[in-house]
Amino acid sequence: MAFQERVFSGVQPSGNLHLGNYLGAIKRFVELQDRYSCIYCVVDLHAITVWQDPAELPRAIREVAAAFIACGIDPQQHIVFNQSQVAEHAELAWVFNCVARLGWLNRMTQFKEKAGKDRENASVGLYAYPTLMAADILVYRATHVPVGEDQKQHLELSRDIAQKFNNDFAGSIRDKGFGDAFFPLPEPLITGEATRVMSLRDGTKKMSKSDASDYSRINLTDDADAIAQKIRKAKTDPDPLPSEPKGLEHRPEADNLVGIYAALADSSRAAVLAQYGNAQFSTFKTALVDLAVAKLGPITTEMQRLLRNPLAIDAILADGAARAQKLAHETMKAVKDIVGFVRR
Ligand code: AQP
Repeated sequence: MAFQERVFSGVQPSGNLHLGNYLGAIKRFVELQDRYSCIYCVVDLHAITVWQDPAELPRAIREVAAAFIACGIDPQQHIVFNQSQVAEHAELAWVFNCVARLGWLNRMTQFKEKAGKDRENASVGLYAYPTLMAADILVYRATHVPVGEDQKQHLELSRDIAQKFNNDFAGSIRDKGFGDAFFPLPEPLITGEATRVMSLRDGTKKMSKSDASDYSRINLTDDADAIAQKIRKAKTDPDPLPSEPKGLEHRPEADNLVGIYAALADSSRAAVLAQYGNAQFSTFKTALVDLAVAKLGPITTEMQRLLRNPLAIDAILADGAARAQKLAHETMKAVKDIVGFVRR
């Protein structure tokens, strides 16, 4: 069955929105607007899978919304909202909790990494995170999901859940007139030169919001001085840059900085190395600082401007939530019929 093409993706309002979120996700979101009808969500229900201070959370939600808009997402043409305003996400997630298998969730590496050694003390929500993510996507029957490399496994699980739902309820889906399959199998869109931006302190670790060191990441709220200082202090190795991408193998920090440059310049590692091959890191870092400040500066300024008017951001989120809910409600009505619930 052919599904109407639709993009869905989300970002958690868990503070410290960074360059990895921008290059791996938000920049892609912007590029997809011309080709698809898009839904971009501030996934606050996901954020509370680890503790969030209630006094800080509203600002973090507005900050992600401001980042979406400052980066160029059009909330009128597309949909921008925060997840907790559309209850259908949680409702479908429950159905998916009953479709997904424990064995599937036990294989999720992100849970293992985030729960760490203190697994007994992790929230049930952190464990069930991938079923909520499947619901986020499938409640809109979205077909394409732009994400960073780290979310690939969760996307595969979303596909497994969609497939199992379609199989388990095949008879009912046909009887209710939905054809052979009710949910599409969503495709991950993991593209570009920076699908996995690494920490500036350790090229083998992902750049992440929760890293204790602020020097590990460039935050979207950093000013030019902070960006310059962080890039200058970024870990490197003693050799000059290679002149071809193959020379970046086994040099994770060099690979990361070249990848960041390429992604910010909408270029490729090969083109960057054609220009900077054999250069010392000091020269390359100066060029990277200039590029990063030129690209991120206007975003930071626009985010600050938007955040000065929180009521305007809330109005955008409320409007987006109302439009999202119309779509989600239709899906949930159908899911209830398919599953066999009696409804009003
Ligand atoms: N380092 C990264 N490189 C490329 N893409 C990344 N993303 C996250 N980190 C990188 C992508 O950003 C989108 C939103 O991510 P998220 O905020 O929902 O969750 P996350 O992946 O858990 O982000 P963090 O920064 O790593 O947070 P913590 O520290 O809380 O775990 C996703 O598409 C993600 O792939």
